[in-house]
Amino acid sequence: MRLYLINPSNPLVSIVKVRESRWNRYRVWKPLSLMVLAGLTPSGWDVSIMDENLGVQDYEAMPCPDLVGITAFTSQANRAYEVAAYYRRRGIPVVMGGIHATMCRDEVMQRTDSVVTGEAEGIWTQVLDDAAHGRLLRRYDGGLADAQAFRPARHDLLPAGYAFGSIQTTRGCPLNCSFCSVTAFNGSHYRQRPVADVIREFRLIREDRVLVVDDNLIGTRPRDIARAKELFRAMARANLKKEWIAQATINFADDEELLTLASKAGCRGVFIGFESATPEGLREVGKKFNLRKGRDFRASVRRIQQHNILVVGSFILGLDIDKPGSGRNIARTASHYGVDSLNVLFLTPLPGTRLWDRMKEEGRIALDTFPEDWKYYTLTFPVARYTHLSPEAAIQEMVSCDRHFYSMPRVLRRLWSSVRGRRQPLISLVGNLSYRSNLRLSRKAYAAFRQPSGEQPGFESKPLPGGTASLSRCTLRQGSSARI
Ligand code: B12
Ligand code: SF4
Repeated sequence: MRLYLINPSNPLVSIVKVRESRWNRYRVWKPLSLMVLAGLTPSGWDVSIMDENLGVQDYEAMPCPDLVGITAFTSQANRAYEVAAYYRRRGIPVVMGGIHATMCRDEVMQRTDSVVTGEAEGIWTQVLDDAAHGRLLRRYDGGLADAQAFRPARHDLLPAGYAFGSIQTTRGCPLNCSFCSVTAFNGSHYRQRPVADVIREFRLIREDRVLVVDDNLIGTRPRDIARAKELFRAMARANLKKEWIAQATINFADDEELLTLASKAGCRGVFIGFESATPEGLREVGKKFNLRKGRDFRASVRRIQQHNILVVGSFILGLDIDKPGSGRNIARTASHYGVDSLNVLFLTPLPGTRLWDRMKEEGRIALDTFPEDWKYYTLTFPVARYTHLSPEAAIQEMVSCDRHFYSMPRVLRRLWSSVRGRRQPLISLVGNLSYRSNLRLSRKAYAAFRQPSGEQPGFESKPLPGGTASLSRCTLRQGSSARI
């Protein structure tokens, strides 16, 4: 039995534009969900993973599979449906799972043969068995898996050429920010894999650099921190010779021992959600956690960096409190905190989140022709109606923020600071240059986004052989540019 597992690409996601910016090569990440799914697949199946982010395969020229499994974030849903339609027309059953399938089950059911909601660990072998016997059900639910049941991903299946391998050591997050899908999807119960399992899996990764995909690697409670320390100690003892980056909350900075152990275990960078430059903004998104202990963010960032760990700061633009000038304010705040890279995203109502419920109720979801408009849910387009910013103004704020933070003199200043602090200058430079060159790509995408009608060449996805419809056009509908 032949199984194809497909990660659909969204050409509007700038980091997959490897040809337009060579720096993006370092930022195409492995689709871990499919690698995990392959790891759960019994040996009777011949599994291939196709990652369209590396380039769309010529499906026509490939042998016909017996089953196709597709994963998708919301932003990938349109392309997922194109791929599904292509295979279904050929009579091959298609099953879809992942975050979008879970949050928009009915939409997915209309376009696939079967949908799997929740996590795959507890249900995937049954899905495969049913498919093999021609009795695939329309829907399955995997619920939440026990951390003991997580199986190692198939790190051997994808071609070499990714800059980073990937691994997961925990699922879920103890916080519940209003804009984030994690708690809605993975639950608030923070599940940690047994340390020995993580070490064993690390050894299977071929790449020297690894992305730890956990939403919050260290957690927030004392027992979470204790487990993180245990993990880091074990990683250092195992002498894995891997350098890795991860996501964490700002409390990472509060424990010297934790930082020392993380650094010894190979931590070279951490992605931290600061979310807003103001306390009001943090309250608005439900991240009061960042306000605890009268935190000094600049000192916290410095403490992390002193352990040779880079800090990437993430902020949101378009909060109800954000007014003209907010973009610059974010850039200034991030420079003041001293972060090594800045990642700013538009406030985006993702299905299943509290933000979605609120904005829907308030009639503030501007791009709502679904599924077509999902392709703009990349967090890099203003898809909602913001309180004080029209879409054009929101884009202006984003451009001004990026221009300010990624101006060449500032990039060089940060590079010098990381050279002086012996803090991964090469990674810092690649990160900054990649963000900088994506500004050009973003500006192109914004220009097309603002066109009120007509096909927009930059937005078309590559048609599949056999001719499925191209992605429908951008529809910033009449009136959506008016301030609300
Ligand atoms: C790593 C990661 C990335 C990597 C992607 C790597 C990759 N190629 O997959 C990078 C950094 C590139 C990325 C980018 C983006 N991401 Co991201 N990302 C994550 C993160 C932190 C972990 C995902 C992961 O690997 N999990 C580990 C695997 C094992 O778990 P899983 O994917 O859930 O898979 C399990 C189940 O879902 C299920 N399953 C999944 N697929 C399938 C398929 C089938 C057939 C079946 C049966 C089951 C199944 O089985 C798996 C095992 O249980 C998640 C947070 C999260 N907790 O999901 C956010 C998350 C998925 N990202 C999110 C977003 C918004 C984005 C971006 C749009 C915006 C951005 N700038 O971050 C971009 C879009 C990228 C794109 N191509 O469209 C949102 C998505 C919400 C949504 N509704 O889509 C999440 C949930 C974060 C959040 N805070 O809300 N991301
Ligand atoms: S801390 Fe991060 S992962 Fe946790 S709920 Fe907030 S945004 Fe999501």
